[in-house]
Amino acid sequence: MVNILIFGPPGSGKGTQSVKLAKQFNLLHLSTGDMLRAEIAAGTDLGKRMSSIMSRGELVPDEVVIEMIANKIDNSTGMAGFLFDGFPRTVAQTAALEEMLNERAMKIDSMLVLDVDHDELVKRLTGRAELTDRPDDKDPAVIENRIDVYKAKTEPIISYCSKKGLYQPVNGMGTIDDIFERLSNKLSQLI
Ligand code: B4P
Repeated sequence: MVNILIFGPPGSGKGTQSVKLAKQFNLLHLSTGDMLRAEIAAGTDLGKRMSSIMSRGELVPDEVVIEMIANKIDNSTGMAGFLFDGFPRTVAQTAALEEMLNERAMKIDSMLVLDVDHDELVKRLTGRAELTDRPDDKDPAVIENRIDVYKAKTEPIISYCSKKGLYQPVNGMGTIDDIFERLSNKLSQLI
């Protein structure tokens, strides 16, 4: 089993590329953002509690997403590995993921980090606001807050993972197909 983190700021293309990579390499795509939005859509108690946090562009509590991920890992079969999209988002989540994988005789194999300019991030998220009803894309102040939260709470994971030799930067500018090819080349060396 291979365990890959697909990493980058909001709007960097993590979700977009994960769908394509999971299909190509028979990986289970685990997106905590999608899982949380599914809870909100289903109107669960958890979804109701997380909805206002997400619409402000803040991170939900670590323990919520850690439990979601553990459940998914334990209930999956027949895949070549896991593709973690939008998780981990804090150093605490990263340590929890390492522990979770360790207990199951696995480890993080690589962290693919999409590198995208600030203006391009804003352009992509603003563009998506016109196509979907995601409340966190609608307000420019919330988009900026998500990018700030990424820098403050999520980006430190890069240095944490660099020290372990996991960090692999990928140019996230260009067409979806070009970026997919860059990521696929990296993944082909791991799988
Ligand atoms: P996520 O669902 O992870 O969303 P995101 O970071 O905004 O990026 P996403 O992956 O969806 O977008 P993508 O870049 O693919 O998180 C949403 C919220 O959930 C968080 O703010 C937080 O509140 C909560 N959350 C999730 N996980 C959490 C965790 N682990 N801990 C705590 N809280 C958590 O795409 C963006 C747009 O760009 C799309 O419209 C796409 O079509 C477009 N695009 C992509 N690539 C492009 C390209 N090359 N060119 C042009 N457009 C492109």
